[in-house]
Amino acid sequence: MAAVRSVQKLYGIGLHSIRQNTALKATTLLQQRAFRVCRALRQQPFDSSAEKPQFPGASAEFIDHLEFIQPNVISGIPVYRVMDRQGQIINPSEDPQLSKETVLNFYQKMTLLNTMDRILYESQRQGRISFYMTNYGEEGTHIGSAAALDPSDLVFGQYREAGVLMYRGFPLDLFMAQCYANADDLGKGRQMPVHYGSKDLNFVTISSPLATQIPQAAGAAYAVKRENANRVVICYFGEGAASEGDAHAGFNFSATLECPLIFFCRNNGYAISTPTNEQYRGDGIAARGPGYGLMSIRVDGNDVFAVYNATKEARRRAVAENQPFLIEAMTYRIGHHSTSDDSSAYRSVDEVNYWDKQDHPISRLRHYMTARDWWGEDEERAWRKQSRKLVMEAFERAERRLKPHPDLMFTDVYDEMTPQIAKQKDAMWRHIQQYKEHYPLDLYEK
Ligand SMILES: Cc1ncc(C[n+]2csc(CCOP(=O)(O)OP(=O)(O)O)c2C)c(N)n1
Ligand SMILES: [Mg+2]
Repeated sequence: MAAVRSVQKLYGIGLHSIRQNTALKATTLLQQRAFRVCRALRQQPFDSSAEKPQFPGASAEFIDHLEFIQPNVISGIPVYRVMDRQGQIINPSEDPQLSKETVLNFYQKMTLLNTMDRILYESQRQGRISFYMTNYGEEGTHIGSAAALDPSDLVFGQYREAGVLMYRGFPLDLFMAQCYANADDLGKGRQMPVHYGSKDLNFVTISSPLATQIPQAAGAAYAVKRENANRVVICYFGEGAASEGDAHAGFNFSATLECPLIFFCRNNGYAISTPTNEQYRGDGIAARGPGYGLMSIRVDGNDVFAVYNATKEARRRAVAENQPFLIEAMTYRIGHHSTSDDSSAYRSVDEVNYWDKQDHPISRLRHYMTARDWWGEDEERAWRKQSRKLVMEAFERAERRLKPHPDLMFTDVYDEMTPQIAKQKDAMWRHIQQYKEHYPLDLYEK
């Protein structure tokens, strides 16, 4: 409101004149003027008398000795954590003091995701679904960040953030429907498995081409800013995707347009078979933040509370100050990249075992709960049984369900079907008629 008042003052707009317009017109007018004023206020001061560099592209001093800047000026960015590996709070003032109910919900979501992953991975191995990607080891990054957001915040994901959607309430039946491409799939069976999306839960449908979500998120965050909607956009991506040109475009647009956006990088050590030491030379992804003018932090992604605190604070400030934040969550991809990968070809069993047995987000949270007597062997046994039952029941329902009607393959791209698409559809039906024995149409919706 203070900003609006100062804009009014600058332009001599009295409240009475605003009231004469409709409320909508007034808001639009003010927004347009506020944008113009902000731009005017941002103009760089120009003082030609000062003996200092006048180049518009940098604010700096002259020096008289030749010196290259070392790339390691920004290196060794510290990793923020709240718990140690045994689940003990290191600095009590950083403890988010979440209720028992909230912490148990974190744990149950993290383990349910794990169980769903195991069953869908096995189901792909048995030839029941075509493809799958597990989230093993990265559960803390999903749940910690999702819990710190408002449900109205818009999520752009990569493909390994199923826990974010699960935390928002996407039911197991819809996860299964998507992977099985059955008639209940919101995408009508037209995407590869794990390419979830939910309009109701503000989760933008996943695209396979890497990093395309990053500039899209910047655009969405700019729209959110213009709406003054008190929302933030969060954009997840892997450290591998950060090497794409689109990442640069997204970072730079959001910084210069001052958008309420959280860039959430899951640095899990690999882009398929390429380890991080072959992907980049600087200090990870957080080190790039200052170069773009992004507020940046590196957190222990296996510490769900550290992820929660960092995301919560980034969200608060992104909305209050209209500026983008970069969170680099350090974690480890325990599973293979996907069902099309065999990671034993490029990493050792010892390496994987270390993360699985000694630095796992789920066991760390369990230590925390055990120390408070919130969870014991009995609760664990009962929950394992219950969660497995929930997943198996959803899995069986999905498997029995019919596939979507084949015609749906051709809908929803254009409002009205184009002649070319109509031709392709006819060709498909002729083909199906000709090779009937290969197309069990009774498994498809009529
Ligand atoms: C533009 C583009 N190039 C290459 C690929 C193939 N590809 C799929 S996932 C992937 C690795 C991505 O690694 P990262 O971003 O670190 O995510 P992670 O799988 O580790 O979660 C690659 C190269 C793709 N999908 N899109
Ligand atoms: Mg990666």
